[in-house]
Amino acid sequence: METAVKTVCPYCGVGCGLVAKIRDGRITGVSGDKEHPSSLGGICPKGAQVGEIVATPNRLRHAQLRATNTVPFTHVSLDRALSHVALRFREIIQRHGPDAVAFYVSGQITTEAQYVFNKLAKGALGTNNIDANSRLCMASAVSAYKLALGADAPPTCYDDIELAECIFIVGANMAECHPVLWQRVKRRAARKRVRIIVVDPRRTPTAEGADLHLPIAPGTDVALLNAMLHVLIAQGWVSEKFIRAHTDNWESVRQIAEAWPPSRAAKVCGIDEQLIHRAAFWFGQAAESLSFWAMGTNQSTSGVANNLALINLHLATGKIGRPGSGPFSLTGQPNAMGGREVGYMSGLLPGHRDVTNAKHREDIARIWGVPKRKIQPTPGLDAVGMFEALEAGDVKALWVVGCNPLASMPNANQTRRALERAELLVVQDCYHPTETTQLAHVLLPAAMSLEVEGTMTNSERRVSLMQPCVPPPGDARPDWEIGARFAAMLGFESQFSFASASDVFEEHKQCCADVYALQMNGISYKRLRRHAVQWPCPPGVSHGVARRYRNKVFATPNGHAQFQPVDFRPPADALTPRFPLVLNTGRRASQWHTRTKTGHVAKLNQANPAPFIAAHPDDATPLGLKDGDAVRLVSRRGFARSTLRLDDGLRPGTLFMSFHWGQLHDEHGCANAVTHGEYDPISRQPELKFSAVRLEKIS
Ligand SMILES: Nc1nc2c(c(=O)[nH]1)N[C@H]1C(S)=C(S)[C@@H](COP(=O)(O)OP(=O)(O)OC[C@H]3O[C@@H](n4cnc5c(=O)[nH]c(N)nc54)[C@H](O)[C@@H]3O)O[C@H]1N2
Ligand SMILES: Nc1nc2c(c(=O)[nH]1)N[C@H]1C(S)=C(S)[C@@H](COP(=O)(O)OP(=O)(O)OC[C@H]3O[C@@H](n4cnc5c(=O)[nH]c(N)nc54)[C@H](O)[C@@H]3O)O[C@H]1N2
Ligand code: SF4
Ligand SMILES: [Mo]
Repeated sequence: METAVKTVCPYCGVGCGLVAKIRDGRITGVSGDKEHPSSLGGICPKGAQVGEIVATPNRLRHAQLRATNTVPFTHVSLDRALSHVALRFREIIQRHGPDAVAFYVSGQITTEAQYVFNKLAKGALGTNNIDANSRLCMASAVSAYKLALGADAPPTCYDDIELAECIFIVGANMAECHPVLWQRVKRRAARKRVRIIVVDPRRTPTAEGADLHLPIAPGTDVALLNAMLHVLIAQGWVSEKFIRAHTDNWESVRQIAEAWPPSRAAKVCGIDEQLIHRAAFWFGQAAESLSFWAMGTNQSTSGVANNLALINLHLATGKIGRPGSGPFSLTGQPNAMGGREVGYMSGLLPGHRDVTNAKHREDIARIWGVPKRKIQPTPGLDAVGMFEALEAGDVKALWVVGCNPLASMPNANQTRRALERAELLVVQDCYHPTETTQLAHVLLPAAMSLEVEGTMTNSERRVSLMQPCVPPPGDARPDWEIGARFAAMLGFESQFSFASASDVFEEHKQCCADVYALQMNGISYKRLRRHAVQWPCPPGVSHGVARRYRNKVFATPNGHAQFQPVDFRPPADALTPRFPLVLNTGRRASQWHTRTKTGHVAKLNQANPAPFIAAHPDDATPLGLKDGDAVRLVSRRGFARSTLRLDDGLRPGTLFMSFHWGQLHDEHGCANAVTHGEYDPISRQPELKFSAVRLEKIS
């Protein structure tokens, strides 16, 4: 007999609802869920093939253990592995204190799993050394929303696409990375006039589908955005009334914008001045303007500044808190937003709270049932700092859940040294081998999406329930359960006595209860089984609140949005005659990150079969290079090799390589061997889009 189960796509942050058909315990087909309010039946090839990711030959079915990372693993029971880890953690904490252990977790696990690991680290062990791959992804957006609007998360929703007259996309390749949203943008454009502007150094498929493409020099977004504000002011398109009634600090931002006439920005950005005027005209003239952005803007040493400069455009024109307008950051991972609710980064606590705030620590300690002093008052190590501390020997044990840092962190050679130095490396994953599991001492088998129950929150703050379609293989268990079992072994039975994912969700809800902006009181598993719900969701509101700040009262102490003056700063890695080119890294439509979830899906691999290094003919030809040549990129940190592909859609002086193919594919083929860990001073998000390199032929 065939049954149908509703669940949610475990790939990107669009968070499409899916319907999986199940026969004989196997997924036989997946389609878009027409009743899901975020995706309305939309699906892309990754979602459509998702059934294949659970039944691959490299699933991690059993826990495995070994004394050093040079000997083979032995299979053990999950509890045996966990009690071994508990013993080692106790020893290490006794000898060196709780900050000698660290957790690196993921925006790809359920909110319940994120919640349990955060509580385990900060509440049970008493260390704030927990950070997530979101640090490489959404940290700059989080910081900017908090600074400008007083609270994290976008004020907008997907329906705004239908109402916007101008869609301004900065540093996001929606056609490949958020395809179902992009389909919606294109459908909208086919029906009714909307002007689409794309800012990206590459002519991406998204740029090809736009009405205006600004191929700026990498790392110059702040100059562009300040110049657009300059034009908006000069044209009288700013809303004095909104600025006066609902914002602070306008004067400081106005002054900086004055200093950026388009003629000046055009030189810095390396584009025609007219393009800046036109973009500002379209943004300013449209009754409603909606901005999208992603990693081209966030992954930068100016990441927070990029975000703030973009938010400033919305505040200056009053295009925020209204249907069809607002600054809408695209979340990358399917549940990065859940992680933000839960506060799984090193400086945060659940419910958008901060570890540095005594009242916040007190609130959470009470809900967690731990003494107030257990939660440390200073932020723990962020992602980059964590691997540095591991390399330095200050962190002795690292537990990785749902990440593959050896291939995905910047400066892979340093990451390798750090992981090799760990006294104890625990990796909790669905697959083995991955680049990172190969260096582990303990492997913990995780049940994955399609096998577990749990919630995920998408880019428009909509919480969906993931429902199990098939049983997990072997001894694999849900991530939250592995964390809770471990906590119980350390003596925290009562604080972690959750019998189901729904129990964890209910406690998470308590942490959000007093935070208006993040209310979940109206959400329950019972309701989620019927339909997905947006927060804020006070009790009684059936689908949650689609748009925030409708009343123009922002989440700051005085209710005013805060203009933040930001100025252009060049990227960290200097171009020199030895390293004259910029390496830009990113994604392809049919591969997902380090390919653990796409590497075994035939149709996806046919679409994007192999890695390459893309270069503009103007850069390659003088070096005597031609399409198909074996080449390598060399930076101050290391090198990465692949096949050359000539691409005149690149901006001359820039190269592009995806980071999908890691060291398992080719020991010397990982893009992150050349990237660096310099980060934004506020968000600590590394600059993965700008590395100074040279291109060489391999003879
Ligand atoms: N197919 C697929 N989809 C995915 C993912 C995947 O791995 N594969 N991953 C998901 C995740 S976690 C994320 S975070 C998102 C990422 O989604 P995106 O951010 O859209 O994807 P990227 O390719 O990382 O980068 C976007 C663009 O930024 C441009 N860029 C580089 N430097 C600059 C700059 O200085 N300024 C500007 N304006 N643009 C610049 C790049 O050329 C690139 O086209 O995708 C999500 N969706
Ligand atoms: N050069 C460069 N580097 C980048 C980026 C870039 O643009 N350029 N982008 C950065 C960004 S935005 C991101 S988000 C990161 C992503 O970086 P990572 O998260 O490290 O990369 P993934 O390949 O997604 O690794 C996820 C791991 O979790 C496992 N997994 C999947 N589902 C589950 C689950 O339910 N439970 C458990 N326990 N494990 C699971 C997978 O098998 C895989 O091993 O990469 C970053 N690195
Ligand atoms: S757009 Fe994103 S969430 Fe939707 S089906 Fe494709 S990968 Fe999944
Ligand atoms: Mo991401």
